[in-house]
Amino acid sequence: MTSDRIEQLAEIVDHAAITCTEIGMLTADEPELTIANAYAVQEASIARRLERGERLVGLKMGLTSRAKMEQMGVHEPIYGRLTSSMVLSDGGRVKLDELCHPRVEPEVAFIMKDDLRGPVTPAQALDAVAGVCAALEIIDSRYRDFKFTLPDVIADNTSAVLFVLGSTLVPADRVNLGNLGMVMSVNGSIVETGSSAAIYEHPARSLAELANMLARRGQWIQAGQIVLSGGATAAIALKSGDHVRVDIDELGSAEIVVA
Ligand code: OOG
Ligand code: MG
Repeated sequence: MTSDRIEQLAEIVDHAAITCTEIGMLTADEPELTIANAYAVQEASIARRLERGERLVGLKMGLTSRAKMEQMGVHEPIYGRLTSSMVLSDGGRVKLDELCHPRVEPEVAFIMKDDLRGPVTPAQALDAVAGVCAALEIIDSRYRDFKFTLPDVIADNTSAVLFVLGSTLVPADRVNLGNLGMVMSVNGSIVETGSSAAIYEHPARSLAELANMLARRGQWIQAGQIVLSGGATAAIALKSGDHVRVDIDELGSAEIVVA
């Protein structure tokens, strides 16, 4: 695929994101959108955000749990980028009229102490972590009806739109990271329950897989970056007035309010 075509596709997903308009799947008209080309489109769309003054703050893994894979009908892990415009403060307000069809999912987040370059094992990945915290991710696919194939969702920066981190950062070796129970509630009622074990069998394995996938493109995770390890449960559609909260064993909580 030519670099002009990659830029054209990046413009389509970026424009849809800025204007909150749904688009058809890119793969419907572009048979050459391989996984590698889709990551190139994602990189070009993020470059547009950086040109507008956003900063890169981290990365996210997606489709790392069976619940998410089954909900979306895509069965391979993917990664995307997090920028400064996607950061909400704990308890922050999500404006529904600036989004298309947002959903929320509970996540475990890492804050990196050191650079992490693949290939690495999960144990090596954890050595580069400063701490772990509870998180909520809001995803808002730019594709009609939230339906996509693997290359489509990669090109669309894995539906990233907003995220919030809980206010307590815990050293990774102080918690039973491989099996932390979690509860997501909306307006005080429990809507999803799960365990960090659902995140690619262990959140550290998800982090290592991210470093290993990036290494195939000559890239790495940088010290200070945030990494979302992937939704542990299916995602839930957001409605006006929702107060969404995740509570994770030993990590604490993170919450948002939908306006
Ligand atoms: C793709 C993004 C998936 C996760 O945590 O699994 C994701 C989507 O479901 O739209 O962020
Ligand atoms: Mg997610």
